[in-house]
Amino acid sequence: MLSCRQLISSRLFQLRKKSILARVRASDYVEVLEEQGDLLKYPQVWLRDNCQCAECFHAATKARRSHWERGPLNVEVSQVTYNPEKKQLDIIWQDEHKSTFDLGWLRERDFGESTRKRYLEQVYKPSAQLWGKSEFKTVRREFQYQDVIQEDAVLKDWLEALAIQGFAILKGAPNDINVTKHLAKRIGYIKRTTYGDVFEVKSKPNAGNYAYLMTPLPLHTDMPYYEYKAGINILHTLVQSESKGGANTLADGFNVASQLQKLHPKDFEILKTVPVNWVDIGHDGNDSKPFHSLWRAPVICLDVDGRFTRINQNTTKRDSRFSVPLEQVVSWYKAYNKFLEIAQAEAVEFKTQAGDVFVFNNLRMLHGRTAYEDAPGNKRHLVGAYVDWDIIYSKLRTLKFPNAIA
Ligand code: OGA
Ligand code: NM2
Ligand code: ZN
Ligand code: ZN
Repeated sequence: MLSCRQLISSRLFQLRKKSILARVRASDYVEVLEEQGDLLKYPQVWLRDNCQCAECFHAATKARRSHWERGPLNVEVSQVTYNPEKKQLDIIWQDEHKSTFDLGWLRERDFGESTRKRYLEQVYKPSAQLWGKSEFKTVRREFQYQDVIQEDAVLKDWLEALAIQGFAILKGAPNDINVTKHLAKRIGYIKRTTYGDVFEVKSKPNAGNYAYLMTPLPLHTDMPYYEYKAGINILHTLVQSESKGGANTLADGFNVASQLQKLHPKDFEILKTVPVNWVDIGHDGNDSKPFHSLWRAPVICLDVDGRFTRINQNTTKRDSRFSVPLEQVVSWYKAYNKFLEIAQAEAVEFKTQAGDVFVFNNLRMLHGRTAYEDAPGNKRHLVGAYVDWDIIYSKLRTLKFPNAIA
């Protein structure tokens, strides 16, 4: 806790006392010097923009009100006072507007690196823990299906595992075609795609997708041909194949990208910049509407902070139309081959059982399946559904911060 030694400060007083707690520098900042010596610094324009008074901020909707009618925000502070009883900063602006800021509220919004980092890590998104083949056993998390449905604490742990490790396995789901729907609803909302709200992964006579065959399914992410690619994939095993195959393969695509960056930086650069055409033309069985999905994006995508945000890879959905200049093609293939080589080397294999629900981050996890053979009385049957990360992170934050901070 902070105890305050001195209350008043302003332009006029700023140099008179050493123990000033709040002051305006000749520059554009209001400074708050904490007793322990920490200096919190806020641009005047930011304080004015974030004034919490009823005229500037609509508390019930947590919304900043429009500023247009009040002119530009570049009004300067005329006086700043610290009130130690209320632990708040009182500001009078040059246009006589008054603002009050709680010190705790200000501290949470400190521009210093550690406060920003803490917020991004704890509230925005937990950092992904990248893993290779040898770490699979330690990152593998299991939860009971019923616990996820019934207990908020377990739901939270499951969603956190999806965000951090990138996958988790739920055990003991009932033999019910609606399990994936229930799980999607438990998080929030299902993502509907050209393959329906749920989709059945099994060998189909009129298969419109390579996944609906018994052939091996090479390491891929689903739907790279969507701009709004499905966030997580929920795959419920209703019937597992008794044949030798039908096992899942899995590699952490972010780890593969990170390995490539370290070992072959030039190839990494190519895979993160050269756009690939991902395509899905066809139908989902006899009575579906025809579709023609198409999205151009590199294999490795990064966000504004330079963190991995999305991996696109699906050999069966990569278009023969490659809309890049001729000179880029051969070097791209070389880089892509390196990426796939690392992915193969880092892939693990495991076989789910009936009642297992394998859930993974579809923006990150390269996954596949080994070939299998259906037999009379044993037809491999999975049900799948997607949920977007916007919905998942939102749910996770409501579970972590039930009394949401504004
Ligand atoms: C898919 C898929 C895995 C499996 O259908 O996209 O990854 O085990 N299936 O069949
Ligand atoms: N399914 C399972 O990207 C893909 O087309 C992978 C998706 C058909 C919804 C398969
Ligand atoms: Zn105000
Ligand atoms: Zn898939």
